[in-house]
Amino acid sequence: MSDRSAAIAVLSRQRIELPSWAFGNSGTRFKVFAQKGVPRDPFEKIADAAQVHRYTGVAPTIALHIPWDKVDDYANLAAAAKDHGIELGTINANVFQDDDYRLGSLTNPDPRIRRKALDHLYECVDIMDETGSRDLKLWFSDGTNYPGQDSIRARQDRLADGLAAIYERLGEQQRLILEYKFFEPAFYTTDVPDWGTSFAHCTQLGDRAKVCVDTGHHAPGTNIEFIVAFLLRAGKLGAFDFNSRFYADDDLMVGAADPFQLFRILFEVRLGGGFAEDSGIAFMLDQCHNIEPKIPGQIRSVMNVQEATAKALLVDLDALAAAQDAGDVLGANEVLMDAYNTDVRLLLAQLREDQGIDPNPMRAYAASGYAQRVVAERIGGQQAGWGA
Ligand code: RM4
Ligand code: MN
Repeated sequence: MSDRSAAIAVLSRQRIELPSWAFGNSGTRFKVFAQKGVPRDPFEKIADAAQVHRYTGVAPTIALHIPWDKVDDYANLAAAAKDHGIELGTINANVFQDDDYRLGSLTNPDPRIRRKALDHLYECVDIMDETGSRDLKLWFSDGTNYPGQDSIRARQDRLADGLAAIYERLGEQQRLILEYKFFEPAFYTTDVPDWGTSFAHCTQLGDRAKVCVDTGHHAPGTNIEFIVAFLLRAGKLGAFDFNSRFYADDDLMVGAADPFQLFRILFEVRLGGGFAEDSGIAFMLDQCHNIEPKIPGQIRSVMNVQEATAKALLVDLDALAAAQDAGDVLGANEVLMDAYNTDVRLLLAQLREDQGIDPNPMRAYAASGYAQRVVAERIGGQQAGWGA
């Protein structure tokens, strides 16, 4: 098979999961800008996510965030997703938006609050049982703001205990995905600040505990593709939360700030077997569209991932290996850059046509009139947003 047809084979089975919260209102700690036509409940978020799938063909699942997407009947929600041609995906827990969590959730010094956090995580597993979700994604805002505030070691012990309890509760087919982030909202220590901490806890837990790499959760200059290569080699890469950052955890569209970095990451995914059908890696977006329209923002992001994937798949591995073996530094670099500098937009347009969808998803969505329709229809009620 030529590089091109091998690339097309992978691209045609690529799947990218969408975050329900990308469709709600979001903002910074300074201001949340409300947009017209924004969903008012999880059902409307599903309808919007289905639009992204409809015009890209590669985004058939939506991740939920509990309690933001809490409903009485999850079978009903799953049925609604199915009606729209998509499915429910990862369940994201939320133990960071309650007054009780001021000093932490699973690592809180107060056992009553640790118990409350654990109960929420158990509830998330119950929901997974109803939705058929495979992954429980955990991100903890836990940490401290001042030296001496709490014992770093005791907090690690509490974290390990809490994680073990939740891991124990998972079914055979379910996984615990532990996300890390180096700071914010905690400013001095964070209890899961980096991939090493997540890796160590996941290793201790067992095979069904894996690391989530949120591309926005690193210090500036961090070599994320190295982390990806390392985790893949160790069989511990469970998921991506894709987004891009300029300064902090900006949650901007993936591939917008640094498309070259996204390419380098996806090239390591390719080398590590991450595009294999049974790799088990969840490729998810974790973004907020604060000032741009949300559905097109998600469509653009999906396309950015597709473009970077296509380029990563076009790297000539034989030529690269030959140059590497010969110690040809510039030659090896050129092989990589040749692929990166290839314009893959036509290839992807062709792929979409072959799959019976419009070659230009952005244009097709804009022409559909959906945005105008929901603005007209979604009158009254409470728009979904952070904390809503
Ligand atoms: C966190 C983290 C989580 C996401 C929340 C909304 O910073 O990235 O993955 O669920 O934000
Ligand atoms: Mn994330």
